[in-house]
Amino acid sequence: MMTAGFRTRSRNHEHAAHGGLETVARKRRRLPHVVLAVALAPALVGGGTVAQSPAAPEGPRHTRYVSIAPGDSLDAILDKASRVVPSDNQLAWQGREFTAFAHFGMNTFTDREWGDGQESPALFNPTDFDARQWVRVFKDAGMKMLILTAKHHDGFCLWPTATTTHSVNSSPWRNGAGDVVAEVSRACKEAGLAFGVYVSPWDRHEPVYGDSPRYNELFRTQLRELLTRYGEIAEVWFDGANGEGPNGRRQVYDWPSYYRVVRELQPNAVIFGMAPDVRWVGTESGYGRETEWSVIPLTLRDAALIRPRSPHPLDDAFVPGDLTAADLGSRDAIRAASVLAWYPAETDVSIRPGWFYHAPQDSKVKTPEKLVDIYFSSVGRNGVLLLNVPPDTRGRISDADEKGLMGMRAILERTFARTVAGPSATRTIPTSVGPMTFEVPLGNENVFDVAMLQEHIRQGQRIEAFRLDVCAGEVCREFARGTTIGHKRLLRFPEVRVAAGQQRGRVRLTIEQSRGTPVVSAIGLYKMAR
Ligand code: FUL
Repeated sequence: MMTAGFRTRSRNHEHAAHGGLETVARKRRRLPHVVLAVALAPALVGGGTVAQSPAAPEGPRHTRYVSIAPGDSLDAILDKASRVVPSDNQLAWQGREFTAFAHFGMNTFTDREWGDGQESPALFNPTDFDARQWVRVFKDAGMKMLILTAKHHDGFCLWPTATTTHSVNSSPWRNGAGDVVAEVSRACKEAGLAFGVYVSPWDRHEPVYGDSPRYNELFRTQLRELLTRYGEIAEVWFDGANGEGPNGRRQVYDWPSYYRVVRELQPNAVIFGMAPDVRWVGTESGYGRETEWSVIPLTLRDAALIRPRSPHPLDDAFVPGDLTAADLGSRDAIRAASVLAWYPAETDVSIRPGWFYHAPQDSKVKTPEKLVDIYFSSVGRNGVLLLNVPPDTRGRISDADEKGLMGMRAILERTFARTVAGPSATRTIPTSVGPMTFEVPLGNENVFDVAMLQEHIRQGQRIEAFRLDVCAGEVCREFARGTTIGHKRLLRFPEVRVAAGQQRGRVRLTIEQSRGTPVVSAIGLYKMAR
């Protein structure tokens, strides 16, 4: 059962594509096709130098959110939007780019997608559980984090919790002494992968679900267990499912109290979904928007609940809004806003039709080419890709999934890993309004059909429209264009060939529209591997 139809996920039931600089000589030695990437130093903004300190916001111009007053002109709103920047937690999360989701639990053994909570714990019995194998596969695939379903909607807990006997403790696995969360978090730590937990507030087993204060306390206790026993937690994943409890009682989740537990116990974690840190991209297809803004309007319960001095100023005021609209952050969308915040997109999708493992779906694993297309359309559209790869009844990643992932990795490696920096870039830093250009000289013969662009998002997301031209002497030809860039934009286009010995051969990025001065941090050109 997929959830694509739910509008807000609330309902009633490095891969570092641009490496360091290398010399042209080295580039000539290694590459049949010239691939070129240039990391650009941040531009001057607002007349001041860019602060390089890790703390955000960076200066008086930068802020985590802005309020829009009823009389604000469009120019004033655009200026405000250009000043909204990510928190350190959001920046670290965005930098991971490609991450793994592991749906594993009671449903793995009942062959279902949603359990009803009546399943016997005796059914949970992986025959060859090996968290290190999962992590090896994910790491080899280039993924930087793993999020585990510590508790899905059926309420079965993958860790020995004090809150219920409906857990691994009551299962035959490891004679009731096992702890999936401990083994997976340990394997991640050993391998240097970040670790996160999916914890479903909707609990179809728990008898006190629907008795709101009691269940809220129980849920906070579960969070406390998860957030104190397993080391650093990078992401807490809150789905908004809110089905009926026993006797039709409706559970009222106390979200701000859940956030407080996370903030206190895991200050570096981001909270996904029903929280103001990371938003659902709005589809489970794996395809983000062509125009994907990280600065978007937020719906608030009450603006008076904003805590301007808090590191998480919007926690008490936030309510999830509809995130499925085609346009979340354009000039039209922000014109009507009362608050704009940094609220970036996470693109979750499963490698198979279902979220949990079902043997008949072994033949329906997405192909490497499809996964690469998803990568270009998620990471390459200013999102973080959260790709679900569900372990099987042995408690291992199946061969079919591993094959798909390794095929994907090979294509991406061959496309991006052979990145070689060209001669240092020439930049034109605009001091007045007008077309703004960044140029990359092309040294010798070049063949490319992929471009990678990055904005220096520590300074905000500003670029609204851009164009790429290839030039020789005074003659330029457009070969690609787009709208937003954000953390990363990947573009594919018909092959561009530049003959050797062209006079002043170069690629030119022109920013056609932007909210304030654009700050481009990287331009890369590549040849797509097949
Ligand atoms: C949804 C759940 O209902 C699905 O089972 C799955 O966990 C997906 C990622 O989130 O809301």
